[in-house]
Amino acid sequence: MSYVKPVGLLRVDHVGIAVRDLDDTVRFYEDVLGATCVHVEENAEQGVREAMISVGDGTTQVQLLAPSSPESTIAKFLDKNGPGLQQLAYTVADIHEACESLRAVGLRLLYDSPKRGTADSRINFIHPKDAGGVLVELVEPAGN
Ligand code: MC0
Repeated sequence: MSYVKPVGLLRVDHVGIAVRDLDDTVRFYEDVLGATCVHVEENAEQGVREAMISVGDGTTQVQLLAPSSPESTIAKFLDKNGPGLQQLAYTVADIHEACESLRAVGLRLLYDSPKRGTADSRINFIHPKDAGGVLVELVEPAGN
């Protein structure tokens, strides 16, 4: 595969973990692991209740993802695999440019155009079958 224009990943934005009970898992991360929950929200379009857990300087976070409906992709993931690592997310400067670079080399993006992610970020995903078995999320933070 020849890469015309590399995407330019800025950093690991977050690692997403599918969980059955968000509140219980947040307590585990805070009380046992000593991390800090810095953000909680429900994203109806994605079918998740999520909590962002800050570790160290907070540059990279852990995202706990619980299903908010039985049809949620997270509910399907939990049924099939049980709780565990679900996705790896990278920050990009420009989500449209990043997606175009990837389409140009034949990778499948899950959405035709970016959707709303955590804290009004813009997101898209590379299909795990096109990214070495990893569900890769691309995140352009709000305000870029
Ligand atoms: C499925 N597969 C995965 C996977 N999910 N491989 C690695 N990591 C995952 N998370 C593999 C399966 O093992 C299977 O392989 C094949 O892909 C088809 O899986 P499936 O179980 O039939 O599932 P699908 O095809 O219905 O859905 C998979 C897909 C879906 C990735 C398209 O989960 C999706 O649309 N994900 C993107 C949205 C998402 O994850 N939203 C929740 C997070 P085999 O070999 O068995 O055929 S929301 C979020 O992240 C937001 C809030 C944010 O960060 O801002």
